[in-house]
Amino acid sequence: MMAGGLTGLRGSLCLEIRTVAMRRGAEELRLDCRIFFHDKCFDGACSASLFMRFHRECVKTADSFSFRGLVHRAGGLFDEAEFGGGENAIVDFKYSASAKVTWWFDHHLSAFLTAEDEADFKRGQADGSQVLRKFYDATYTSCTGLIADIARDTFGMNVEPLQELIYWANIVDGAKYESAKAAVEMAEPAMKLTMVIESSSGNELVPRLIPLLTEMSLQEVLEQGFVQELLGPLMARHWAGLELIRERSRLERGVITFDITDQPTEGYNKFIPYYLHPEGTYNVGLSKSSFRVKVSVGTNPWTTKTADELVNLAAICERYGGGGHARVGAISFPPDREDAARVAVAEIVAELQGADLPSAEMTRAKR
Ligand SMILES: [Mn+2]
Repeated sequence: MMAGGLTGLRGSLCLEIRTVAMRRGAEELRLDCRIFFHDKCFDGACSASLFMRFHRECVKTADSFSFRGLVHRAGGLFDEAEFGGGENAIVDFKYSASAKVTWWFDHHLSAFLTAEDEADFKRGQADGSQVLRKFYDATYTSCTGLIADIARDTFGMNVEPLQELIYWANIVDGAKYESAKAAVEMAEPAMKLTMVIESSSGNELVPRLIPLLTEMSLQEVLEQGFVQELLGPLMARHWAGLELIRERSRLERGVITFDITDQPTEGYNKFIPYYLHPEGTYNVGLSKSSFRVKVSVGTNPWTTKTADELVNLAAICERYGGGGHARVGAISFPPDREDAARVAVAEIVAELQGADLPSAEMTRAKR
């Protein structure tokens, strides 16, 4: 019943869009679809690719597609002048109430920047005008998965050929790696592509990758010359980071610690400590970049401990002016305050070691 109703609606919707496009006249018939996506994010790139294929197969009104990455920043996220005269789609990123935005898909908990934006979205859902155009569901692990389900269930798209893409978007966006080995050795093409996408600077690489993601397998995307060129140096940096942390880290009473402040870095794979010390419950790392000294505090994602046996790391980091989530947090110090950062590290390590009682002792203590 429901499906039939939606199918009917879909038919008339497509017809209406085509009539509008026809009326524009030969010269104006070229309709561009601008896809705005979450930049430097594997799920963002996959979402843009899947949306393009969906638009091509089910909406069929665009002659060309272009891609623009969006990043979170203070103040306004959108520049109204960036939206074009044709279709404007936002995927895997916050809502925009601009009348020029014709499609929106998101799954983030914080999808609305303001109460007005949320009210605008709800208005369009309530009066039916945006029901088939704007989609929000925070229960989805990836936006790619959300677009795929809507495209299949509401618009009848065949998403079977895209299962590999959807599977990996869920793994990467949900950080659901099966093991520290999978996360650190990065044998899967999706892992390597994620690293390439996350380390991209400038705005040329991801728009170049997007059309390929739904056209070929992830392995074939990875084999492209322009991807291989970037991958080589990134993998070399990754292996060097692994060796450095191997040399510096140690595990004591459930807590892995390391200090690499003498080797400034703009980042390292955060699963390395658990790969080297699988028995560790927590990890407290001290690193330095051009603009800060960073204390990183994390929980082993593959720990066998239950949620109530684990410490809330956000609460600890907040005490030192940092923050984060229950399982992972960080504190930043100015580059010249390494001393203060070391004091924080020592205190946090002692606290976590005290909290990391073996499960049996924990059970006894609770009785
Ligand atoms: Mn996402």
